[in-house]
Amino acid sequence: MKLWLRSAACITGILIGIFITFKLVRSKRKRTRKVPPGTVILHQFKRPYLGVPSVSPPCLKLETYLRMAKFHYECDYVPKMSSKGKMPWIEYNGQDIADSNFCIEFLIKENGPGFGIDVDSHLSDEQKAIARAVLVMLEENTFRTWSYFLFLGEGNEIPKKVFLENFSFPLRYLLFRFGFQRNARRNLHGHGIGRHFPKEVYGIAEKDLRAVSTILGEKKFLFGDKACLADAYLFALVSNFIFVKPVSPQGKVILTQLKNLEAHTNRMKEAYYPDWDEVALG
Ligand SMILES: N[C@@H](CCC(=O)N[C@@H](CS)C(=O)NCC(=O)O)C(=O)O
Repeated sequence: MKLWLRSAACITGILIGIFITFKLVRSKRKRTRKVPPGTVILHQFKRPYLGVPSVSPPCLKLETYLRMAKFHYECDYVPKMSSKGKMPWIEYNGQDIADSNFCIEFLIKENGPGFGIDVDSHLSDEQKAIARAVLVMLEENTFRTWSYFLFLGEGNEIPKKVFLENFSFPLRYLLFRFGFQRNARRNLHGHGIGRHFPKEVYGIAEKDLRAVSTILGEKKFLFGDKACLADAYLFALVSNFIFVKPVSPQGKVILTQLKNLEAHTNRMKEAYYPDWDEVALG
């Protein structure tokens, strides 16, 4: 066979392999796992054991909420995305709920043992409004700077370790470059933040973090002695910024200039993750 024909066949084979792998990973087929009725199943990415329970802040926020509300839950690490194509999601008595915030709303509204816990219920109306603004800023803006670091920046070895450890070169490289990285580049470009220079992206993160650091001040949690949902997301993000190696530019600012955010994350860790070594370090 001519060399060019063999190369073309080889490349086609690789592309088909990538396509099939992604279809499997993104599959939305229903699962059939058996658990006792009334158990919440948290579907999330597998534990990375890189210093945090999850490198996905939305997954870590939802797990932290489940712990704050004292739910009995089980984790499922099968890499199947939600009906909306994202992680995390939950399954409860045969119902699938996509999106961490909709999961939490569902768990607050649903009747059942341990249900109905709104971790924001102790906040005043004004505090609830500020908490909402902080949460949305962190989820829709600051979080993108973490994705940027992971997929387009210096942290790109992290997703390779977490998601592609079972693949060897060149498939590992191809899957990252033409799957994960391409997807992230497209998403971040669509969001807008991906159009900026790295210095600008991390400058945006710093402004967000400084704002939250000012709101936190000397308090234990954002609004006093009791944590709320915005605390859970702040913890999910900051723990990734400061504990995962290589430490991100966002983490370096926190560790040197915004020490109250570091202290806040350690407080959340102590309050809700007595098993931290087991779930974060492996
Ligand atoms: N608003 C969603 C965000 C979830 C999200 O962005 N998850 C990321 C992982 S950190 C994801 O599944 N990305 C896969 C993709 O976009 O294809 C939530 O809070 O559940």
